Amino acid sequence: MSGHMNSILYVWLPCKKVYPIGPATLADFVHRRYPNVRQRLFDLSVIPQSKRVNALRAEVRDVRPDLVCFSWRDIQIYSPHEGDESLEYAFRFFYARNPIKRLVASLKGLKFVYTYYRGIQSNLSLFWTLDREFPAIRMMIGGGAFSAFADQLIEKLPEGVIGILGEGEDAVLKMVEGKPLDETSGERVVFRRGKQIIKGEKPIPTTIEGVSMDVPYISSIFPQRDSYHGALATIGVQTKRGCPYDCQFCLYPYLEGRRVRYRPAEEVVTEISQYYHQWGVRRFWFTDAQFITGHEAYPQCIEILERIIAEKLDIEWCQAIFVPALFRKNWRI
Ligand code: B12
Ligand code: SF4
Repeated sequence: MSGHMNSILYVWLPCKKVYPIGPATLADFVHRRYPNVRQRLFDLSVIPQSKRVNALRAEVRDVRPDLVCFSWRDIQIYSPHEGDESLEYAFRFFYARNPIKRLVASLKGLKFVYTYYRGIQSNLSLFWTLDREFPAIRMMIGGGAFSAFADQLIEKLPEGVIGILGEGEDAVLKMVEGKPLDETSGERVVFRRGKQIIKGEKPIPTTIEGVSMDVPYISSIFPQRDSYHGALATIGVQTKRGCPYDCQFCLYPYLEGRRVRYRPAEEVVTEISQYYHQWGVRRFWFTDAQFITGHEAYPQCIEILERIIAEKLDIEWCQAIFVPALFRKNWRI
């Protein structure tokens, strides 16, 4: 049995719809070690904005979690995105010759700032609602957007919320086991003590071998999974973590670490095969910082692709590839 947490609710904070692989990975990791812990994955992306607070309340009443794990993936900030023309208007504001175009662009820009700000505020308000109405529940937060903006976000969250930068498996496990999660616990925690922001380091990265998604289990704890079924859905699958490079603009080594850790090809393809056969998925995105980080990655990458062919998985896949790594071995893709 677990020490302290017997039930966990994972909340996928709203973003443009994308499969919640982060919290699914955490839930799977906990389930393998503590199958008796009750878990549910709740996706706020598929719920209209005006109904989100009440939907979360209802979910909390139903699940009665000891721990709520919020996963915050995206904070959209003036970058190209279908359905979001903010960057285009930013360019027009700075470079259009016609002053009327610049004026219109500045008004549109203000509207975007307001929309982003309101989105962030409404996510933050969910924490305050739970803090007020369900004070016994512990709260954690992690995910890409939180990790990128932790310093700004943590000071706006209730005291007691534990933030995690980067990978979260070991930290959630410690919470389940009732172990302390503070600056001495060997995790990349960030939390508030009064006005002071405390941070911790994680000297030992998570072992990602054996972390192969048990898709039937995820199906059982994710009632909204249907919206990620079918040939048009895209599912994220992580084959490795970490990037050894140091591109100036990029956060990925900060998020995932510099040391590349591989999942066994067999586990990766078993995961793909489960989504393929059980959910009817035909499109996959390898969510690695880089699928082919360098020549050291060739054996794993080749084995993954060969196993996909051998298992007759008729899929489309997509990934970022560190291009110089290809030239060294004349890859044909
Ligand atoms: C793959 C990827 C994509 C793919 C997604 C494909 C797919 N179908 O899944 C593509 C290219 C489509 C994409 C698009 C975008 N992305 Co992107 N993406 C990534 C990337 C490289 C990996 C994310 C991932 O799935 N990792 C694998 C899973 C297992 O990890 P995870 O979700 O991070 O979860 C782990 C931890 O975060 C943590 N964790 C997560 N939740 C929680 C909760 C708790 C309580 C705890 C303790 C821990 C925890 O534990 C998990 C397991 O270790 C990250 C950068 C990175 N290296 O992390 C950027 C990243 C998440 N993306 C980002 C952004 C902004 C976007 C876009 C909005 C960009 C744009 N302007 O269009 C879009 C929109 C995405 C959408 N909602 O549709 C940003 C988010 C930060 C921010 N600025 O808000 C990131 C961090 C990159 C960056 N710029 O730094 N993305
Ligand atoms: S190679 Fe890619 S993931 Fe790695 S640091 Fe550079 S841009 Fe980021």
